[in-house]
Amino acid sequence: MDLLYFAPGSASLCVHWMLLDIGRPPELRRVDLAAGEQRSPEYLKLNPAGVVPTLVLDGEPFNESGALVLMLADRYPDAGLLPPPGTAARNAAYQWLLLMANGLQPPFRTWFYPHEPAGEAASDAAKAAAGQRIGAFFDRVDAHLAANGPYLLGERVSAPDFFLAMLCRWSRNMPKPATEWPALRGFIDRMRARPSFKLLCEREALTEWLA
Ligand SMILES: N[C@@H](CCC(=O)N[C@@H](CS)C(=O)NCC(=O)O)C(=O)O
Repeated sequence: MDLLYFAPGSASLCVHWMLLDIGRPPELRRVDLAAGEQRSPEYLKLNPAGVVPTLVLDGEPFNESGALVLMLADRYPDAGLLPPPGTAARNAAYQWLLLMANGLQPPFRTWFYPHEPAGEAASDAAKAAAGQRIGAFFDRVDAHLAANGPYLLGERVSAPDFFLAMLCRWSRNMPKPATEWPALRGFIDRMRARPSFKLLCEREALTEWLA
């Protein structure tokens, strides 16, 4: 059984969700972020950045949620969560995953930790800029889904969709949450309707953003 170090609702969510969707529920170890457990010497050996998630596969720890969903699609190919290597669809999966990891996840980090870019005094400006970047990204992905959806790669759900749905969930208390973009709303509703999402919410005791 795979072992996931997680915190409810955090960047570990897409990894946990995908494993449930594949039918391989991981063993869970909760990391108490408020208590700073992610910076303990033991945890830093598993994840030098001091963040969740960490996924232990065959005794080896791996980090970075975006990379982890790709690893899981490779590890459990029968789930069909990545198209075959070398195809245009596989290329598109890499493109979307990296686009989100580079262009959408960082402004979310700034939104939730606005002091990080330039200190407390600049927090309001950092948060405002992050909100704009997130909105611009949602504009782009909404247009893509409207033209090519209902999922990022078209008709079939794939690993990057779990990553996108997690990021959409993070926007739920923002002034304009992802659910206010029509094609994104359709995508979100499909993802939330998956039985694995209900299980995820139960296992992480999540009470917001249910189907
Ligand atoms: N790029 C990393 C980001 C992970 C990340 O920022 N995790 C947050 C929770 S969503 C965290 O552990 N925060 C605790 C901290 O920074 O002290 C990933 O996707 O795995």
